[in-house]
Amino acid sequence: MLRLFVALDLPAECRADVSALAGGIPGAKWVPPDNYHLTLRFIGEIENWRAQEVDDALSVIRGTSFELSLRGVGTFEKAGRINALWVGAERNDALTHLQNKIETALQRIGLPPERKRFSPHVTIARTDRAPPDKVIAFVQAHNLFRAAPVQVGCFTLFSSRLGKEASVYTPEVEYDLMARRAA
Ligand code: 2AM
Repeated sequence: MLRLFVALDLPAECRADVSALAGGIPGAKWVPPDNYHLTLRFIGEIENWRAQEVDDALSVIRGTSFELSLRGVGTFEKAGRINALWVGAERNDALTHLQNKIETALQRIGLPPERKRFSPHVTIARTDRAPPDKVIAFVQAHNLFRAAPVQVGCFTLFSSRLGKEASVYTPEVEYDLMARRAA
């Protein structure tokens, strides 16, 4: 079995911009900058033969290169508790389009539809154990955050292993949006 997700990997300069935000909330578990990514589709546990089908489905997706701007910070809540702190992405039709194509391709091979609305973000901290007022103050203080825009020309299939400290994400396959199909 493999645990998979599809995401945009981020260039080093962008990771550096985002990681400059980290810190200042007691009890927060900051995501290591090497783990930053923008998830396009979480797949979860899947058998190896299904993973091959996922790879086949993703490898025929084409699109255009686009510019991605990370900006602003926000939170997710679960059971009334702020459990994640993230950096958002500026509204971007090309990104939404790419996410739709991936969703359609994966449904076509029989994966159950993603029920959550796509909300592009890069998680920077887990905050289950942080005082909510500190997390809220952080969001207010960094609301105007902006990373330098990055050019996106590919997306990546990652595997994930749950580690003790942090998950280990491994880029398995990179899909070039503008690759020419083999004749
Ligand atoms: P998150 O950063 O908002 O937690 C790998 O776990 C990636 O898949 C993370 O970016 C995570 O988003 C995302 N993801 C989406 N749904 C998930 C789920 N049900 N379980 C674990 N990760 C999920």
